[in-house]
Amino acid sequence: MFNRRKFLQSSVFSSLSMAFGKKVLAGDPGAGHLVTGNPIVISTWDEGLAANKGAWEILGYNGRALDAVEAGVRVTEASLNCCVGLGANPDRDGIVTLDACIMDEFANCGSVAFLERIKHPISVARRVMEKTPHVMLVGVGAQEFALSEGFPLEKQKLSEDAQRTYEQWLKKSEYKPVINIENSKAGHGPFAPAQFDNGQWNHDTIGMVAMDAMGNLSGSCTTSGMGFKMRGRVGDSPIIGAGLFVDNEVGAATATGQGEDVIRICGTHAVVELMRQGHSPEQACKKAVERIIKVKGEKAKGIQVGFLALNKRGEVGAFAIQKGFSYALKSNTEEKMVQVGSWY
Ligand code: SD4
Repeated sequence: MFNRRKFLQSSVFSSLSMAFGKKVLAGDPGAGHLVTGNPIVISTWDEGLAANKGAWEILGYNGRALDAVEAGVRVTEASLNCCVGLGANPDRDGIVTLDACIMDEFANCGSVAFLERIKHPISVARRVMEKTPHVMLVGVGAQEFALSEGFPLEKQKLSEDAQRTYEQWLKKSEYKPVINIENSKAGHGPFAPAQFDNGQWNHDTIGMVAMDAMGNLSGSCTTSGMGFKMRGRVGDSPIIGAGLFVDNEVGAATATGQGEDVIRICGTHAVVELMRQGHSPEQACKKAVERIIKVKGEKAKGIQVGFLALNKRGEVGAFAIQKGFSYALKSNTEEKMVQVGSWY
């Protein structure tokens, strides 16, 4: 029988789909629900698969991209076996310091840097965005703000991986980047080969951008930064326009790799501006990589930077300096890892 409730549901649904001018699609087959529009989420490295699933809990129910990108990277921040968050590699004094930022479809943004003993820096960044007149809080001030917002002060507890690696690193205390250390097959997590036990310098991050069923974009980026960095060092990840940038008219981009060289060219802002000029997401990422190559010359051989971008049409692209960068993608129809093209 066609009752009033069903009628309301179906008319809301069809007017939503008409309003967006998009087909109503069957949602994630496993989840057994319907979504409108064509939501999509992409995030950096292997850890992106689990993070995208977290984001899909929101995107798959017609939720807002902003909520999705926060929820998604919280999965990674909470995973002690992983690269991001409190179990990650410490600075050279043995202390884990975290950086994160978030940006929504209205160009609202919030960021924290050099933050200690807080489990979810991305959520603190969101509170900075929503509850303060500022964009960025750092160090003790960021921690005090987090506590005032009810975030608990955690004990620092390095993961076994991080403890072992730090002890190894202390033997030589060498600053030597390991390219693609974020990739579990290359070096991190339970599959870490011996190379990772050398205690080499490395960096750990997840960047995520998403478009929701309304066609709105948001992004998030969270990291423990470079392992064994100088105390007080902040990379690109919490810097709007470097590690993350969103322009709801054009697209969104995030970055991973050696933050100093992303900051040098305002990397993700450059990617979004290149998309605005008409370049595809992949072309835009490639052109941004070219800028780093131009600035760094031969020295670019020793570093990794990868860009990942999504445009307003839902097209995705990425490019990196070195082979080995990968990203995770989830949409109504796909869930996969993608290997990225590279300069070298
Ligand atoms: C940083 N860009 O702190 C970050 C590190 C990173 O994958 O992306 N690692 O420089």
